[in-house]
Amino acid sequence: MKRMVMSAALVALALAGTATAEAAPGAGALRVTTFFDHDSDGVPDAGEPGHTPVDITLKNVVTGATRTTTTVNGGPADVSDLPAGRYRVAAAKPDGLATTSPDTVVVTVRPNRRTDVGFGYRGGEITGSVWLDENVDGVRQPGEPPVEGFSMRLTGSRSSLYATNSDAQGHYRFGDLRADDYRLGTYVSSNRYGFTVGGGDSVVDPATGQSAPITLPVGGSAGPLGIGLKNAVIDTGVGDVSLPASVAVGAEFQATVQLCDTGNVPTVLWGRVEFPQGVTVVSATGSRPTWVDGRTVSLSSFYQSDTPSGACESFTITARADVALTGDVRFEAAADWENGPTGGNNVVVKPLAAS
Ligand SMILES: [Ca+2]
Ligand SMILES: [Ca+2]
Ligand SMILES: [Ca+2]
Repeated sequence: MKRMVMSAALVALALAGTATAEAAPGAGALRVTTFFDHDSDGVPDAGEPGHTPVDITLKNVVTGATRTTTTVNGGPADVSDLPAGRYRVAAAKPDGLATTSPDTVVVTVRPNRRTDVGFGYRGGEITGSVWLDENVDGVRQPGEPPVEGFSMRLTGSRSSLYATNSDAQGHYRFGDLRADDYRLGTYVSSNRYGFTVGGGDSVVDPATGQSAPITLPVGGSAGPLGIGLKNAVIDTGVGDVSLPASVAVGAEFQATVQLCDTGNVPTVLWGRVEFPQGVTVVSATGSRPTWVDGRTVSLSSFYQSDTPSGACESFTITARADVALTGDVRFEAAADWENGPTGGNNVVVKPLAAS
C-alpha cells in the first residue's frame, strides 16, 4: 500500500490528509518525511530510504508560534496537537546533498487530520566492478571473470564507512553519498584475494589497500571504477635471527627474531620461540604483542593491523641460563591459523651453550 505522503511542492497545492483518531479538538497533526529521492520526483517511493537526521521548523504564519522537530533513524517526524492553521515548514539546509523539493513550504493543518510533507534529497554514487586478474598484469583481458561477494569499504573524510558486496556480475554501487573525497578499499582482510597491481584497470593500490581520493561533487557520480583482485598466496616465515652461541650461566643475554609476511597479500603473523630446558625468559618486546611463559615466547599480530606483503616484525627476547647446558633454540613461524601450513621457511634452529 502506498503511503499518503506528498512532496512539499504537491502539499502546498493539495491539502488532503489522513484522519487522526486522538488529536485534541481543533488540533491536527503534521508528518514530515525526509528521504533519498532516487527518481527525483519529489515523492517518497518504495525503496527510497529515509535521510535523517534533518532539523525541521514549523511556524504558524498568523500567530508566529514556532515548533521544532527532527527526523531520526530513517523515519518520519510526527508533530501532534498542532493548532489548526497555516504553517511554514522549513527543513535545515542539507550538507553535501542536492534537494529534489523546496526546503520551505506553506501547508494548512486541519482539525483531526494529518498533513504530510516530504523533503527529497539526492546524493552521489560510486559504481564499478570487481574482477579477477588471472595473469596479475593489472589489465582486464577478455575472459577474466567477475568476483562476486567481495566486501568493499568506502572511506570519506567524515570517517563514515559504507560497506557493500559485489553482485554476481561483480558490480558494486555506493549510493546516497554526500559530497566528499572518498577512498575505495576492502571491508575485511581476505584470505582468498589480494589487490592486483593498480593503475591499469584497477583503482586500488595494493600497497595501501585503498584507491587514490575520489572527489564526489554534490549529487555527482564516479565510475565505473574497476577493482582487480589476484588469488592470495598466504605464507609467513622466520626472517633474520640472532643468538649468542655461548652465554654465561646466570647472566642475561638477548636473542632477536623477525617474523615475515612472505606471501603476496597482507596477513597476520604468528610465531613462537622455545629455549632449551634450563633457560628462563626474562622479557620480550617487539613491534607486535608478546607473551612469555617460562622458556617459551609467543609472538603474534592477532587483533593488530595486517603486516604488508614482504614486511617483517622484529622481536627482542631477554633470557637467562640458570644452569650449564647445551641445546637448541627453536624459532618458529606458526602455520596460518585459518589456512594451515604456510610453505617452507617456518623454522630456524640455533645452538646455545651455557657454561
Ligand atoms: Ca521518488
Ligand atoms: Ca589481466
Ligand atoms: Ca612459510
